[in-house]
Amino acid sequence: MITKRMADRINLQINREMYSAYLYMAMSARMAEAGYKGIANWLMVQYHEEMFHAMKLYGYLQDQGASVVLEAIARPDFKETGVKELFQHVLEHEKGVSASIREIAALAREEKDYATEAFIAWYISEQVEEEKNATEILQTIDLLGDSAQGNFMLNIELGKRKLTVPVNFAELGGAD
Ligand code: OFO
Repeated sequence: MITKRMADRINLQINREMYSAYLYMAMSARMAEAGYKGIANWLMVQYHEEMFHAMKLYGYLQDQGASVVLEAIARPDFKETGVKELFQHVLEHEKGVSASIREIAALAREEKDYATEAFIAWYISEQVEEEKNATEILQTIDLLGDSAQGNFMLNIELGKRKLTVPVNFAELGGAD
C-alpha cells in the first residue's frame, strides 16, 4: 500500500504523461500537414511510448490498491513549425518530465516507500533514453544542416522508427 500523498503524485504523473502523448500527437499532425510523414511517424511512435508510460503508472496504482484519478489534459502548447525548433521543444519538454520523475523518486525515499522507489527506477532510466533520443536528433539536424535538404534526409531517417511498446494495456497488470 502506498500513501495518499504518493498516490496523488503518481496520478499527477499520469496526467503529465498523457499530456506528453497529446503534445506529440499534435506535433505529429503538424509535421504530417507540412509533408514530413517520416517525422510525423517518429512523433506518433512517441505518442504510443507516452501512453505506455502513463498506463504503467495506472497499473501500478491499481496493483497497490490505490485509486486512479484522471484529470483534464491541457491543450498541447507549442508554436514551433520549424523542424529544429520543434525538436528543441521536445528536448526541453523531456528535461521537464525527467525533473518530475525525480520528484517521485525523492518522495519515495522520503517516505521509505521502497516499492515505489524500485518501480520508478525504470522511469529514471527511460528519461535518460528520452533525452538522449531528442539530443541525437538535434545533433543529426546540425550534421545534415537545418535546411530543406537536411530535413528531407531526417524525414527519411525518422520514418524508420518502429513501435516497440505494447498497445494492449490490459496486459500491463492492474486490470487482472
Ligand atoms: Fe514519458 O517520457 Fe517523454 O515525456
